Amino acid sequence: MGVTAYIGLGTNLGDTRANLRQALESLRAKPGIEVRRVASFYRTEPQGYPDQDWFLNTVAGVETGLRPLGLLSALQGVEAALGRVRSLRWGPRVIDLDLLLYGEERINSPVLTVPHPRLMERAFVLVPLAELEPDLELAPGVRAAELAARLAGEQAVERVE
Ligand code: A4P
Ligand code: MG
Repeated sequence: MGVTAYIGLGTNLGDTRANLRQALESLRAKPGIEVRRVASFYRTEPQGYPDQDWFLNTVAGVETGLRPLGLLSALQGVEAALGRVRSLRWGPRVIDLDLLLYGEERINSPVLTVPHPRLMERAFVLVPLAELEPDLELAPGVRAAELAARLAGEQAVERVE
């Protein structure tokens, strides 16, 4: 069907496991998106704004016929379906879906940056991504698995299921 993309999912409000499950269900129901693989769920230390609960994070590998902006609006549709209300940047959220990678494309538009600008700094994204794609080359000579292992030494990430 087209392009392989990776979606990061995160939540730290309410029943976090149910939130991830529901978001994945809602993603599977979207036309033009086939969810191929889902990493384990990980309990992760909050980054950016420390005074909040730990997150539950995962990454989904999808195949999509949608263009990047179509995929972004589908992700925002999933967030809305789960009742996400935007408040604090980097603050608590019922669900957050980020487009991490869209094939090999690089996109810099006012509404969409791909690869995700903070991808390379975050264990909560890289550990589940590396579980799916350990050999992915994120930058010249930088394998996902190596970067994930390095970041996991600094930011707590625990596999829960
Ligand atoms: N946008 C641009 N590029 C993208 C992209 N690649 N994917 C724009 C998704 N959206 C993208 O996003 C704001 C705008 O970013 C969107 O309207 C879209 O046009 P948002 O989801 O409304 O805002 P946000 O999530 O509060 O901000 P942001 O910058 O996405 O935050 P992050 O970087 O996602 O950080 N700690 C742990 N342990 N686990 C987490 O999941 N998440 C965050 C959120 C902070 N700390 C965390 C976690
Ligand atoms: Mg976001």
